[in-house]
Amino acid sequence: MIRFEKKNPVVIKEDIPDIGVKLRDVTSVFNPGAIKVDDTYYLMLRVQNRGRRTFFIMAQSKNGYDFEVENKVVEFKGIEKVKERIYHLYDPRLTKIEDTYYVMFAMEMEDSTQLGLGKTKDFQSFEFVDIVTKQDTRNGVLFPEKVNGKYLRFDRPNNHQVEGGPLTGNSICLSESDNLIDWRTVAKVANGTRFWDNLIGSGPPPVKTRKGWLHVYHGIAMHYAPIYQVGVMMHDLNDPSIVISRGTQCILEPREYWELVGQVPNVIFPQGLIVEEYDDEGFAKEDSEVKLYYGASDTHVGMATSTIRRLIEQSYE
Ligand code: M1P
Repeated sequence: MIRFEKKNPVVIKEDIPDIGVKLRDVTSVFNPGAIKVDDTYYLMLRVQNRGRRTFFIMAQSKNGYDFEVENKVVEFKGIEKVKERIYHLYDPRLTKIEDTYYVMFAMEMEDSTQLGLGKTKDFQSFEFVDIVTKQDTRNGVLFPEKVNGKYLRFDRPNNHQVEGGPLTGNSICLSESDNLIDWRTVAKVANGTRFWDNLIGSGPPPVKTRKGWLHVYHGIAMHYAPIYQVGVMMHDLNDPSIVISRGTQCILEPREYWELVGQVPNVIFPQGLIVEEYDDEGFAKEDSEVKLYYGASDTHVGMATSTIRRLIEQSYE
């Protein structure tokens, strides 16, 4: 992937307006969900205040790199029905299914981290749907359409304890649902390897291409201090539990100072992928440009570009 040259990082903490005492002079903005609707790029930003609490704030752009950040926080109507204490919501992924935009995010609760689901039709009012996991999980991301009559998602059970660090995970699962609320694990589809991606988690929503589902993920090298990088794999179109190809090297790693340095150094965390062109049947065109939005060092938002063709190729390299 090639870092966007004109401007990077594309969103920094100085772009976040003062929104009352809770969000004044914030610490960082990172790990955004992304989606393009007609000619507008939307980011759902993860903004962290100096109490190290996370808030979601929407931003819009007409060119994909100059973003105007809203001066209000996303509130999910109905989230008050959750009785357990919620510390914060983070790492949103945006997926359009039919005429609704869904947001899947991590919910840090009293005893565990679960996946939550929200939805919107206009990016102005947001509704909380439900908690959609039963075990500690992060990195949940919805497919943009049903496959064989089922809604699908990738998710990453947090089943791996890093010594002295957080509960994280070393495998990505495919889960299915009839109603987007009750989910069943179909299969573990990918494990961490002994090389650059010891621990893994899904990134943006999978992209439907003529060659299969394109799946961008983050891999963490654990040989010293963690290094978060981006990787790519392809899944069978009709049975996404089958991995057709998986790159043996990362396709983007921390190299710029703002990716190497920050509140968590050496992190590239991909969460939003915009495909510029689809064909009439809804497949991403191979020569389409893609824009990848990522969190850099848990401090800024970066953007890199590629094409569908190149990403597919890299899943075989
Ligand atoms: O600090 C780096 C990342 O750490 C976690 O990643 P994972 O889900 O793979 O364990 C998350 O907390 C993520 O938000 C953060 O960017």
